[in-house]
Amino acid sequence: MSRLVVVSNRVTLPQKSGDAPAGGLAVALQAALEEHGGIWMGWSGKSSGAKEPAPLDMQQHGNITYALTDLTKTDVEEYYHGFANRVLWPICHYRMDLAEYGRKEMAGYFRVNRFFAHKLAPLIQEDDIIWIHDYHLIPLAAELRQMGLKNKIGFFLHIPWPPADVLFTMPVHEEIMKGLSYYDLVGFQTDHDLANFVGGLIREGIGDALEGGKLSSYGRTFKGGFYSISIETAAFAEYAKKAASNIMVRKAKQSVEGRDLIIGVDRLDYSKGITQRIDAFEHFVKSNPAHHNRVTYLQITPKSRSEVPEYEQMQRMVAEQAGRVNGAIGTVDWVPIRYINRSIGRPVLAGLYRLARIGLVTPLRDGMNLVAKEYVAAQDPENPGVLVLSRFAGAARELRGALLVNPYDIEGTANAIARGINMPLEERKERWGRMMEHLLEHDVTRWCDDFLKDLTGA
Ligand code: GDG
Repeated sequence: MSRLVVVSNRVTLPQKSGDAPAGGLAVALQAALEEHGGIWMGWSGKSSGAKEPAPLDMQQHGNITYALTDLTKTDVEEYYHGFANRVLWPICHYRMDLAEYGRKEMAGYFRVNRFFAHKLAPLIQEDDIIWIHDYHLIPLAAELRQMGLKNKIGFFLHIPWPPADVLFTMPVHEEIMKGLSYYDLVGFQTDHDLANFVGGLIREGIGDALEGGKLSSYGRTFKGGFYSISIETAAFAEYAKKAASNIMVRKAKQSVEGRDLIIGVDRLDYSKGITQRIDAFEHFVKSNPAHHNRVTYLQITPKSRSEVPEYEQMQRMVAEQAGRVNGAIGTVDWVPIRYINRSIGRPVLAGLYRLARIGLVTPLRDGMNLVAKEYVAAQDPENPGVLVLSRFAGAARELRGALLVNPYDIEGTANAIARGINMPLEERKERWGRMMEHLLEHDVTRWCDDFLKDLTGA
């Protein structure tokens, strides 16, 4: 295959020895880049203040060239915090009520995409394959085409794509949809997201579905598909097995004193349904007196995007809620909810997944949700736990052995927790076995290969 060029908002530089291993996505993209040789371009995460950013910071590691750019303070504010995180993120997670439109931010979003195109174009060779990631960079292909690039360009959206009536509340929805028509392949997480996209094109009268997964809009023909992102299943399973002897994991095991552990792991984000989940846990405890002092719910929630006011507010709300529930149902020798508001190391995380009787993954809306897949991969085959999973996570399209819940239904979720805690070993093994078999076959390498195969054949 030709050289691969990956573009994403943020770039994961290779790990230094001693660092915790990177997540599945970074590992898979790095592996694909190593294999084909290539470039990974993106924002450094740093601001150049009021000054124009310096030329690209090029770093060579093995077969991969990392090309990083800073952004001005205004660009970070308008493109990243403004349009990407305060408009596209809420709209794609069906939260029209949280979207804050502003012409300035929209202009900033398109301007930074043009800036990326101008930085990237000189690096591109004629038969390079370009793979662009996520909602920050939708208009990038249009900008590159404008500059005359004829390369194969693919796009993968990591978050959900909403139905037409939600999308159309966004003033520039048509430009955004048009932006996607400049790709050769547009990939979504699930069949539902793809169907929403096609439905939007048809409803707006700007496109159509043709034979063989092809779509047409604005006079261009391109392919639409779905490719469920995944994890390095076999490696993560091995990792979790080893992690059981990690000192922190052993301490955690001791400290739950034989109680059943329920685990939740999410970036602090309103899409993850954390407050509804705490309500469901409280309801479970109140309606199951036999489980008083018999369960511990551990919620690990590293801060994210703290500079956005809604996130800062949510941080306070979740902490207060956990405190209130502990005050109401805890006893002198039992703290029902342990809430950790910072990131923990990956080995400890893997070991805690394995220790937990229930993986509680109940987002209100999620593109895929890798925590659900990691929880499954981490289980002990002889004594696996139960995954309680929101039907609104992309992962629910695949993980049929989970107990699927509607996270808005507090009593329903509480009942699923009770069912999971009481589930006999045979049923747990059967459900887990089905999910693990699926994940071993559909791992992150498969996701990457399937996408690139379709892109190169598109
Ligand atoms: C977006 C989409 C889609 C979390 N806390 C800690 C920690 N994590 C790791 C998890 C997991 C990752 O972060 C979170 O991935 P998710 O997929 O669950 O969610 P998003 O961050 O929202 O990701 C999502 C994904 O993109 C990929 O396409 O699945 O739908 O929203 O790997 O393990 N890792 C460590 N400490 C923590 O405290 N080490």
